[in-house]
Amino acid sequence: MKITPDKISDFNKNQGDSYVAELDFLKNRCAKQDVSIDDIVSKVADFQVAVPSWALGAGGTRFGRFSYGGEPASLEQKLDDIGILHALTRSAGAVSLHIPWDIPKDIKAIKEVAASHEIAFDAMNSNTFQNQDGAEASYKFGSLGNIRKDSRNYAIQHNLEVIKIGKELGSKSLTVWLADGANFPGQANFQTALQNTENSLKSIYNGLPEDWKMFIEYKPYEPNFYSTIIQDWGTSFMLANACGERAYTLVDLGHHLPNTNIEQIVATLMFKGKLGGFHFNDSKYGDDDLTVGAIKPYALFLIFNELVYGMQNNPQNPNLAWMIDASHNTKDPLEDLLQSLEAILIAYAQALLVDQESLKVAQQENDVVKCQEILQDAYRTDVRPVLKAAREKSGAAINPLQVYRSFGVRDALIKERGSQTKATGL
Ligand SMILES: [Mn+2]
Repeated sequence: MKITPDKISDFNKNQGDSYVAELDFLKNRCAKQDVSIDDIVSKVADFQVAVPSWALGAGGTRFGRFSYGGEPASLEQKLDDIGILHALTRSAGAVSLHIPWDIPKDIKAIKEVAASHEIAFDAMNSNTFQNQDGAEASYKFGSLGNIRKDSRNYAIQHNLEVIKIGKELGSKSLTVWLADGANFPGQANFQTALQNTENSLKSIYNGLPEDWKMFIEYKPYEPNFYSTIIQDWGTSFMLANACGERAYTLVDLGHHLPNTNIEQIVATLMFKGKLGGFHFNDSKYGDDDLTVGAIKPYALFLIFNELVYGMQNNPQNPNLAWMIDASHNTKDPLEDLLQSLEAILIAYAQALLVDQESLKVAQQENDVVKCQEILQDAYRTDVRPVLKAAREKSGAAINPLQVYRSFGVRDALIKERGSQTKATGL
């Protein structure tokens, strides 16, 4: 199933979406506050978010998994699915691979498939949270922070192997997320576990190519329920600093305890030039991995407000590696990802609308009411015409979800691949 630019442009023409009038209305409104809508349209059109290879099939919970027909069964098919998303939106131009679930059998062939869809290889993800068949050491009680040296070394070697595969594919970064922790008090010595983790991360960092970055992801709990070694941004930041200047913290929106002020974490890390990666999802209670913007769109906007401020004011912080890290238990994964992409771009466009100059003045005058008005004025603006203009400009579908359904993509995939295929390695 390949969606060609011709088919998309025909659909756009025949649809007669009247977004142009809405966009003009927005342009007139924003002319008063010195904001260029054309500039925002260009920025939205340029924004690219990586799709992880594990998000293309049905996810699951520990109670079960309800599979989706037509799931990709091979790495090639996963790239084909991202190709569909990218053709429809022109904003999903990268894949984030998971090793060992996605070890390419033929590197050259995989690179060709990716190139045919104009997909780049973003951060590589290692996996030391489950034992593989024939594993020489166990991760049951941890990996990089394990009390046993054989398990630690095995996990270090795995990460170095992931870097090697990534190098061949053209990736430039490694994301490390550790499930390491303890289920019960007394099970592990906190200081020893942290020391082991730091030493192991340094060994991996030393094997990082010169032009690579390492992202250290944190998460407060799960799969361990008493303690997690890299539980918060502070621990990640400390470890990144211990490793070196090409090690960064990665923020995953779902990896915080309820009501954590994530936008402040973003601001702090960018101020210090240490925010490297960013995983999008949404949650109500914990690491729920729901569709971006489905539960707390205002929080997402406030986070984007700090991201945009950081991108404009913190040259010390590198360009961020953006990725959707969600799980699709009840929706068609591709439709879910289209909704997430839409929510990300809406929050981004709204954040770009914030009148930063007026906000600065209002802050200096301690005009708290005005400060809130400025932020909420941007948040309450319907920026969907901006997204439509950005998509048409870059050759994408003006309404991707509608095109996806009209083209009967899922039915075609089921016909092609059957209804019993499985995409994840869990
Ligand atoms: Mn994540």
